[in-house]
Amino acid sequence: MAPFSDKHLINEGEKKTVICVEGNIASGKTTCLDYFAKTTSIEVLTEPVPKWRNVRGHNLLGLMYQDSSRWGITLQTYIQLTMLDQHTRPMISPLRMMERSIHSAKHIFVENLYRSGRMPEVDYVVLTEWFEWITKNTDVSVDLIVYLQTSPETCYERLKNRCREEEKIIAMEYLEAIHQLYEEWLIKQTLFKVPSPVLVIPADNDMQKMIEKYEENRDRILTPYN
Ligand code: DGT
Repeated sequence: MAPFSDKHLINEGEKKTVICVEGNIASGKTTCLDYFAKTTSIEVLTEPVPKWRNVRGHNLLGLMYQDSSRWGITLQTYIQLTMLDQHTRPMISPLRMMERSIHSAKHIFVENLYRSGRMPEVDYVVLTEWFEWITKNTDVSVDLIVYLQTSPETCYERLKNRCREEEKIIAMEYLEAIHQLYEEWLIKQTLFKVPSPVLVIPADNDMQKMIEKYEENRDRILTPYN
């Protein structure tokens, strides 16, 4: 029996829709999810960051920022697991909105560690084998990616203002590298296969303006892509 085959079935034959909100660190994904959580009855799944900060007492996110060459594989292995858990969790509404995805964890963050020489090829290859097995044997499909497109400068400003302890160490170059990978993946579409259509929303504006943009795009975001 295929353990994940019925995730998308609310009733016999009724397909569910999965929307992933993607974007750089501090691009405003949480605000976007909060807004739709408050104003619709869809299911909203935020990123499992608290788990990454406390795995039986270990802060993997903090370790990775302190020494990414040593702890990159550890964090990415755990992120891949927690993202798999999110994607395969039974859906409680016909429409699910998720913060990031197993796809961006692999295509953006693992890729960045590898390309920047902070992840050895052997770790990259093992994570890739896992990722390929997962995408082939489980349902981690996505129906729409909403890409919050920001400049790295905006993200840097927002990061400084929110002062998350582990992130104090983040340099502008890191945000630039993540931005470039997102652009290659979702805009130029030259990096890896994009798993769904992409809706691009420019996201350098303040929160009020962003809420107006979410309203403008509400139907395009929430119309099921069945
Ligand atoms: P937001 O709402 O757009 O401001 O988003 P954040 O910053 O609350 O959430 P996000 O997704 O940018 O990530 C939270 C932290 O986790 C941030 O320091 C980046 C890090 N992170 C997320 N996914 C990955 C990953 O796959 N690998 C690595 N190395 N870090 C990740």
